[in-house]
Amino acid sequence: MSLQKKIAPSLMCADFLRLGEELKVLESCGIEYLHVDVMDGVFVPNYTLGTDFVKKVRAATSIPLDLHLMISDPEGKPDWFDFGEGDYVSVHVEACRHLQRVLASIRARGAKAMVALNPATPLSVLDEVLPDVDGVLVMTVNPGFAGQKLIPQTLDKIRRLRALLDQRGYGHVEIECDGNVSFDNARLMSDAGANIFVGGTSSVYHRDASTEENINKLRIAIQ
Ligand code: S6P
Ligand code: MG
Repeated sequence: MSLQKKIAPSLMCADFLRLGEELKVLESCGIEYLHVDVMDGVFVPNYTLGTDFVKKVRAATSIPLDLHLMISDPEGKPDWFDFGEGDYVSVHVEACRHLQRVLASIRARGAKAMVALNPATPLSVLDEVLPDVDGVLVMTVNPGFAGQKLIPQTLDKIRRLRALLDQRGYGHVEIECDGNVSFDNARLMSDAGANIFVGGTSSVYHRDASTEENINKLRIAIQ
């Protein structure tokens, strides 16, 4: 099964003072998802976007959301956010006591549930939750900050994950990669089997060109 390749710009890297215009540009480029990083200062050493930001973005555009919850003990916390049918919500396996319960609660709202894995987390943690997920978010840097360098062994992890999903009958489960998705790295990640690409400072918001030019370049890299 060949999954559609999609781009999810990371809004924490956008210019917040021009966000309305920025969303129009992303709409005109046919962007598939808006990646929203939520950090709690506990699971990761930083704070970023939150509930009110999500509410405002949701009201301003019909582009589906891709909420990346980097928060400890996420059970019940997805209920704080404004999302629904067609949106993606990912929770970190390392942060969860009751992973299956939180994944089921996301699906119960019509959204797609994803498990996010830190670079050091083995794929075996997925064994018992494969029926409960629509996608796996493979962190290709340690979560918390934009502008980091790819951890190279995560490319092989994507390759092994794609093979594992296909072999076990989960060819429909998507693989998202997040962290230093540069134009060059995106090509490698795509070849390894990823199909959703989070674009931050190394691609969509690369300072050398406009957002439109960067998106066009990234589309070519992932095909
Ligand atoms: C990091 C976060 C990511 C970043 C993205 C930035 O914790 O989850 O979504 O926003 O990685 O992209 P870049 O190209 O600056 O690494
Ligand atoms: Mg992210």
